Amino acid sequence: MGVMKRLTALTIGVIIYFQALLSTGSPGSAPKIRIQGRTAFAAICFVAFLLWSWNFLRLPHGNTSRDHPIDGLLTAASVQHDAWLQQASASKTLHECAEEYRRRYKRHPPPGFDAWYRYATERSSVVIDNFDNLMHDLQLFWAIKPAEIRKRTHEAFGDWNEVAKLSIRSGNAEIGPDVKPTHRWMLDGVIAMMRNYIGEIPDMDLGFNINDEPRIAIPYHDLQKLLKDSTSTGPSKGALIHEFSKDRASGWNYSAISQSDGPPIPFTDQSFLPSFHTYGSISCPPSSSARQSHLWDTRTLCTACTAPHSSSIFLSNWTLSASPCHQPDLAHLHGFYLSPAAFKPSHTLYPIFSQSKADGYADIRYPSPWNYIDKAIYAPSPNASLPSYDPPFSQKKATLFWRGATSEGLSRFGEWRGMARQRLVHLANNASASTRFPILLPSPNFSPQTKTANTNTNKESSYTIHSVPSSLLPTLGLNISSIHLVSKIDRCWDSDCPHQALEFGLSEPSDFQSHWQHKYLIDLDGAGFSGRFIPFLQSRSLPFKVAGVFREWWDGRVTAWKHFVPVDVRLHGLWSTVAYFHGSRGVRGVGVMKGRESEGERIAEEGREWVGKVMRKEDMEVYFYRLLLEWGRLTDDRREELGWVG
Ligand SMILES: *[C@@H]1O[C@H](CO)[C@@H](O)[C@H](O)[C@H]1NC(C)=O
Ligand SMILES: *[C@@H]1O[C@H](CO)[C@@H](O)[C@H](O)[C@H]1NC(C)=O
Ligand SMILES: *[C@@H]1O[C@H](CO)[C@@H](O)[C@H](O)[C@H]1NC(C)=O
Ligand SMILES: *[C@@H]1O[C@H](CO)[C@@H](O)[C@H](O)[C@H]1NC(C)=O
Ligand SMILES: CC(=O)N[C@H]1CO[C@H](CO)[C@@H](O)[C@@H]1O
Repeated sequence: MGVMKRLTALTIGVIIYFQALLSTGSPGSAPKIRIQGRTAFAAICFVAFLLWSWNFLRLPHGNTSRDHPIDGLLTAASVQHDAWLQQASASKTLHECAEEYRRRYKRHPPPGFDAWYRYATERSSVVIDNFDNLMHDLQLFWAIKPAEIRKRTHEAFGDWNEVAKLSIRSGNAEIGPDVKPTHRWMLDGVIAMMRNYIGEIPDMDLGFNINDEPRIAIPYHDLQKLLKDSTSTGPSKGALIHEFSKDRASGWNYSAISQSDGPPIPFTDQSFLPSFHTYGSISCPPSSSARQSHLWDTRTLCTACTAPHSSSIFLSNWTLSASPCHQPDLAHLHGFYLSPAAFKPSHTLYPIFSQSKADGYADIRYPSPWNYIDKAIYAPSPNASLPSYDPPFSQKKATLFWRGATSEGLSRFGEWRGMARQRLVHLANNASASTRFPILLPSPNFSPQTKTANTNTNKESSYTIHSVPSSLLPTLGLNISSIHLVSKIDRCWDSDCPHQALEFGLSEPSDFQSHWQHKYLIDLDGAGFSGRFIPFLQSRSLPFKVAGVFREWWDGRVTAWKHFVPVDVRLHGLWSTVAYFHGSRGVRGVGVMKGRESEGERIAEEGREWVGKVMRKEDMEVYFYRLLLEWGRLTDDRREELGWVG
C-alpha cells in the first residue's frame, strides 16, 4: 500500500497542473493563464488527438488498485464513527460520567457538574463523555495562574483589539461598551445560548473575538513549556471545595490590577500580510517541513504534503488534514495564510473565545452564534412545486453547487490566485483545455466491452488513475458543476478587483433555500467558521466539505465519509470524487463507471439524521455550558481545590 500510494502520488505530481491559476501572472498582467504560442499549438494538437481516440487513457498513468479507495474509506468511516460514538456516550449515570471524566482528564469535574449533567440528559444529549475539543482548547491555561488569566482577559478587551467584553455577574450577562453595532448579534447570540443556565455560571468576564480569523498562535518552544506546566497527573486526593469562590467579582475588578505604563496592546495588526510562517505554522516543531521549507513551486502538487492524510488522491484522514506541520504548501493555498482580511494575532496565550480556529492556534472554540441564532437555516418549503423544496436525493438535480463571495482574504498583489474559493471557481469554469485532472476509473483492460466479450470476468477488475484533460470532462458526464462567485468581487484592491471580475464573471445571488434542489453541495471555508455546513448536513443533499484550515466546536462529532464527503484543499481529487458518486459515461466504452448514487444518498441521509442528534441548538448549549463551568474553575484562585465529587 505504501509503495502504491507513493507511486500514485508521484504520477499525479507530474501530470496535473491545476494549480496553474496560482502560479501564473504577476500584478498588472492579464489574469488569464498565459500559454505561449508553441505550447498552445501543442496543446491543441494534443487535445485533438485525445478527442479522436481514447488511447491516451489506455496508458495507465498511475498505479492501479483493485478496489476503489473510496469504498474502503466508507467502510473505515463507519467503524470510526461507531468507535467514536461508543466512547463519547458510554456513561449512563452521573456517577459514571464523573468517573469517566476523571479517567480521561485526570482531574475532578468542575463544581456544578451535576447540574450540567442534568441539563444535558434532560435535553437527550447523545454526547456525554467526549468533550475533548473543549478540554484541549483549555489545557494550556492550567499553566497560567488564575489572576494572570484574569489580567490578560482584561488587557485583551477593546475596540482596536477587536475583542468584545461580556461580563457575567450574579446570573446576569452584560455586553461591554466597546462592541460595534455590526457585531452585536454575536454577543446577543452568546447570551441567548447561555440564558437557560446562566444562574449556574460563576461571575467572570469573557473576551470574544469579533473577527472570523483566529488570534492566538504560540511558538513551538513556548507551547511545549505551557504543555509541560499544564499537565495534570491525576485528580487531587485532598479535601475538595464543591463550590466556586464566593468573592469572585472582586477578582475581575480591574482597578485593582496593576497596570504597566499606558495600556498594553497584546495584539499586532497583521492584516493583509502572509501569515503562515509568522503564525500559522509557528507551533509546529522546528524540524517539520512547514517550518523548514519556505519556498514552494506552486505549479506542482506537493505530494509529500498530501500523502500523510490521503489514500490515493482522496482525503483519508480529516483530523490530520488540518495540521499545517506537514503541509508547507498551505501557505499559498488559502486566503487566511496568503492575506487575511482582518488579522490581529498574538504569540502570547491570551484567553480569546473564537468561533473557529486553524489547527495550531490556541483560541478557545465555542459554538457559533451564527448557527445558534439562525443566521443561516435549513428551512425548505413544504410545497414541492417551489424551488426551495427539499426533494428526496434521487429526485434532485445532479449538480455540484456552490455560491459564495471572495471573502477568504484580501487580495492586493494577486494573492487571489492561491485562494481556495477562487481556485475552485477557476477549476470548475475556467480550466484551460490542456489542464489535466487525475480521475480514478476502471482500468482499460476491464472496460465493459472486455467484460461483454469475456463474461467470465473475475473480481480482479481494477482501477487506474487516468489523466483526463478538462476538455474531456463533459464527455465523461462530469460537467455537472454550478460553481460561481456572486454579486461583486469583495476584499480586493486596485487592479485585483477588475482582474478577478474578468477571470470569473459573476452570477446573481441565489436564495439560500434553493440549495436543496442540488445533489451535491460544496462547503468551502472563507475567513473562518462555516455558517452553512450545519444546514447542508440537515438537508437531503450531500455536502462536499473542502478541508480548508478551520475547525469548529463540533469537530469529531460528524465523521468524514460517513456524514459528509471530504475534499482536499488542493482540490486535485475533486472530479474523481464526483465521478465516484455520479459515475462516468466514458469514451468509446472506456472509462465507464457506474455512479455509487446509493452511497451518496446514504451519506446524505446518515448525515441528516446524525446532525439532528449531536449538532442541535441544545447540543450547542450543552457544550457551551460545560465550557463555561471549566472556564469558571480555571479562573478561580482556588482552582486546585475545586471539584465535584458527588
Ligand atoms: C489520523 O490522524 C490522527 C492524527 O495524526 C491519528 O491520531 C489517527 O490515528 C489517524 N487516523 C487514521 C484512521 O489513520
Ligand atoms: C405551491 O406552489 C405553487 C407555485 O407557486 C402554487 O401554485 C401552489 O398553490 C402551491 N401549493 C400550496 C399547497 O401552497
Ligand atoms: C453537459 O452534459 C450534457 C449531458 O449530460 C450535455 O447535453 C451538455 O451539452 C454538456 N455541456 C457542456 C458544456 O459540455
Ligand atoms: C470563466 O468562466 C466564467 C463562467 O463560465 C466566465 O463568465 C468567464 O468569462 C470565464 N473567464 C475567462 C477568463 O474565460
Ligand atoms: C504501472 C505501475 O507503476 N505498476 C506498479 C504498481 O505497484 C506495484 C507494487 O505495488 C508495482 O509492482 C507495479 O509495477
